[in-house]
Amino acid sequence: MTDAYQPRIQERSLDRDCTTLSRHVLQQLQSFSSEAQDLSALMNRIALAGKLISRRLSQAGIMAGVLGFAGTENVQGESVKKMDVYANDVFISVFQQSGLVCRLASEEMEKPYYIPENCPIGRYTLVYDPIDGSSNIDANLNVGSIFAIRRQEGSDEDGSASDLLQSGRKQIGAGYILYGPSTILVYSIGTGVHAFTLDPSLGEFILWQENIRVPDRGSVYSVNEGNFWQWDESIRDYIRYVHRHEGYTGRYSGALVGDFHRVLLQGGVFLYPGTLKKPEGKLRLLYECAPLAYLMEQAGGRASNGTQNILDVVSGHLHQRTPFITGSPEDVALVESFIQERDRIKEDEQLLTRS
Ligand code: AHM
Ligand code: MG
Repeated sequence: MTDAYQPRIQERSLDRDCTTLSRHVLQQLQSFSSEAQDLSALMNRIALAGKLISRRLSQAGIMAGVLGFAGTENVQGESVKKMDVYANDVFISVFQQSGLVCRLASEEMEKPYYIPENCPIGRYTLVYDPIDGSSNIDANLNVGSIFAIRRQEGSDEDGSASDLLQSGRKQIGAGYILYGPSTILVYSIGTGVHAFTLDPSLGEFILWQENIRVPDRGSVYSVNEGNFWQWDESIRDYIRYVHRHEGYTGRYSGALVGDFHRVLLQGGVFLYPGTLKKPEGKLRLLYECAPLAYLMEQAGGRASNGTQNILDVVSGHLHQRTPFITGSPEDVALVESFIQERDRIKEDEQLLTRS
């Protein structure tokens, strides 16, 4: 290596090291307007939450009160883990006295949480799943946090948060934090999808990949096949198809964020369809599926409930569930084609019985 090369390499790596999340948000918006400053500050607070959660997860085996159940159930009747409670509180704490967010709505809270001192100026709402895939924690496997930012519309004086019951097109930003071998934050504010890696020595998220594009198709199909017996025939048709064709590989970690991240980078499809026990599936629209659908669309992919784009689905209530199919455009279309085919057969059968 010649001496002439040295400074240029240093400059490049310095430039990369200095591309922190807050700087990146401002660059994306190409503005120092108050909204741009707000979004940059918001992302900074979300990153702080990610760092706090990441730190606690990394000490799970040695610190008391991290692993195991909290001994309570959430509004959806699911057992709450200690980390669910901690992470939910972290997101609230980082927004106290921030002047940024008036309301937070999460999987762990029946109703939105208000921070009244922020409300006169903080016209945003954060919707989030503090720990997604929390059943993975006790096995020291990957988990994630999912979030989206929405503008608060109307005064919401009655606290009903009915303005949150609008489609995913109302999101002005979304992302997730993946706590894996390294901690990665992926976000979009409508200008592509960008990923940052937490550098523990700096305590900063440093730019890793910009403008991520999902491949048009991929080999991965990611689904809990243990539910085969309780799926609709159309989903079984699709799974039979991938079993009988070369070029597919099954990958399922039990944590949506990890499975989604793999599909985002490598292509393929993630699906959690409706089941006999849960006809709407397991995943929640507002703070799991809509944020990830926003990212997937920004990356050139698709997200569907089988018949409709997830971003067009309007929530009936805060914790509404939805079937979820997302990933490479060609792979999502393939799953949908099996659903359409079965719908056609059902229609024909109905016509026959009527005639
Ligand atoms: P959670 O938010 O309560 O952890 O539930 C969501 C998780 C997803 O991360 C994952 O895709 C799914 O539930 C796994 O469910 P299952 O065990 O039914 O496959
Ligand atoms: Mg979840």
